[in-house]
Amino acid sequence: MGTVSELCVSSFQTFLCPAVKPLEEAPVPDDLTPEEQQELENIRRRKQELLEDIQRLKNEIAEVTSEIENLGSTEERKNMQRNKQVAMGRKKFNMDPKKGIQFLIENDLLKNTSDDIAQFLYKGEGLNKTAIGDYLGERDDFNIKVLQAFVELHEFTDLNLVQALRQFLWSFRLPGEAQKIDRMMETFAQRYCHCNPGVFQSTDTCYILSFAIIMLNTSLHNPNVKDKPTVERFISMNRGINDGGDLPEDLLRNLYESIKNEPFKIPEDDGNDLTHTFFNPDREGWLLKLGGRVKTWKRRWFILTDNCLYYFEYTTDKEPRGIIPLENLSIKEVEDKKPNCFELFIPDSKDQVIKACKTEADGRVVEGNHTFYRISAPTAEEKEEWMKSIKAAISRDPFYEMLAARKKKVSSMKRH
Ligand code: 4IP
Repeated sequence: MGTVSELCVSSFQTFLCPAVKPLEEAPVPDDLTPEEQQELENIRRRKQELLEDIQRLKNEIAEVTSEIENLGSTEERKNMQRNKQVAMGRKKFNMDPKKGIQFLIENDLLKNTSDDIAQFLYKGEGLNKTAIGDYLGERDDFNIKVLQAFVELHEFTDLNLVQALRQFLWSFRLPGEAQKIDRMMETFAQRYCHCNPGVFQSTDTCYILSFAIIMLNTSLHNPNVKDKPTVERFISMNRGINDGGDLPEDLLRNLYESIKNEPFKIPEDDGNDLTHTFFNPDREGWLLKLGGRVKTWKRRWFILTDNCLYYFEYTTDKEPRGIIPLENLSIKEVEDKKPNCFELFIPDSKDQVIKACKTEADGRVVEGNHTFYRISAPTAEEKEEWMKSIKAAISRDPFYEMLAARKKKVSSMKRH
């Protein structure tokens, strides 16, 4: 390096100094002694030699300068080529994540290790967040390792769950498949609990609460949801999720306030259905319900969420009067003296009692007695909307199944 820069300096000086031109020969005086003539001859020879030396040096400098220039342009060319290939790799990745990664590895632009790939995705420069989500959600062992390394690049220490979710959900777009979402949220919950030991009893709690927060975000900020859940309802919905115990109210209030004050920023939607469903509202509203054994109509506040219908006496009630899991049920329109009626029933079974629970007047929670639930909506339009939402919840939705499975796991832990 020293030599090259020295050469550069000297070549620069050469350009600054006027070129050494051979001096014109002065006429030799006639009256010189032979010794003086010899001396003059010597001086001329030395001068000639010096001039030749200078010329040789100039030539060498020119040669080295040109080599340096060539060297620069080769490196530049290499860099340009590399940048081009990286850009091509990113494009390929956005079209087909696996192929993009393969291309980058084959061209020595990325090391074939989970850590390097995770870094590349975490930086995310020029990468489409849907493609990142798709790659991270893949099922094979290597992608799962990349997912773990990717999540470990997130620092969640001392962040509350909403802050951590904001960071996480902005770094890629959740894919549409329930199992992919499940894996990602599980890895997220593990990382959050690792960074913040002692906040939750288990990663299941963190996982369930994360979903509750995402749903709350929708209910609070989606203009289609007319009745916004209160903080009390949010607290009540999350009863018993901490391995059977309750989470501190302060924690839930803080999370609620945080979401209320600022909605999640979700990477651009590209019309992926399940993700759409995932961030979309569940239905809430007043409906009339016919009793099970005693056929009286009661006006109840219904909430459709997590593949269940909950009904309350008042919108501000903390505990529901009844819960109807929609699993294995069907829905149909029916005629009744009451207008806009529909019915929930078990297909191919007339007399079987639907699995549900209700709260008795004395506060005891007991099994329901309905072989069908007949419900009347205030308007034909609302009936249509309720039926549509319930149908969507009933039709095999792996996302709800996944969440329900996790909740079941937690409640069975509670029982033991
Ligand atoms: C009651 O009638 C209410 O309709 C209950 O609804 C209903 O329970 C009872 O059904 C029914 O007997 P009365 O209040 O006139 O006694 P809610 O609990 O909404 O008040 P469901 O199961 O519909 O909640 P049975 O099956 O318990 O009789």
